[in-house]
Amino acid sequence: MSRTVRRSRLLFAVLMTALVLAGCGGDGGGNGGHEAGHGEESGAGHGDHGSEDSAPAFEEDAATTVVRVTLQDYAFVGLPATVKGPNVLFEATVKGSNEHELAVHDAAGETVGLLVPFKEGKTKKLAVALQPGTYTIVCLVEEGAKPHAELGMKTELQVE
Ligand SMILES: [Cu+2]
Repeated sequence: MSRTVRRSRLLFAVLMTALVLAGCGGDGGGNGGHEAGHGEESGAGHGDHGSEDSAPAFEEDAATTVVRVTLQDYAFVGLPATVKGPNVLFEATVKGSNEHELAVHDAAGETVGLLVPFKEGKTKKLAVALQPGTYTIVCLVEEGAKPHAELGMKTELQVE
């Protein structure tokens, strides 16, 4: 008799463990929802930094240099160290599931060109007239408390 009781207690414990594990799976789904909510927050935070792509500074066929760049976690891939100005045409694509932006800052830190955050699946063009000097290409989309620039999306660009 007592053996049978023990066995059913063991079975009960196994069932409870299975239920707890199933419960954990549910929590995981909850976290996914939280991340999605966070993405919206960082998108909204971009309002103060500019909400529209810069108007093109020249017609595409007047470009001095065309720069094809991939925006990904967390780097600008394909940017040369030096480009010939003044008419620099960036053709930017995103790789991966995150959204990214491309901002061109001059030596004083002013934004002189901007492609607002966008996602994988399209190519956006930024035609910006740059005088000779040092510029910084950055992405200020936030991941947690840090902008992507701090995670690696920050590159110097010399224009000659
Ligand atoms: Cu980014």
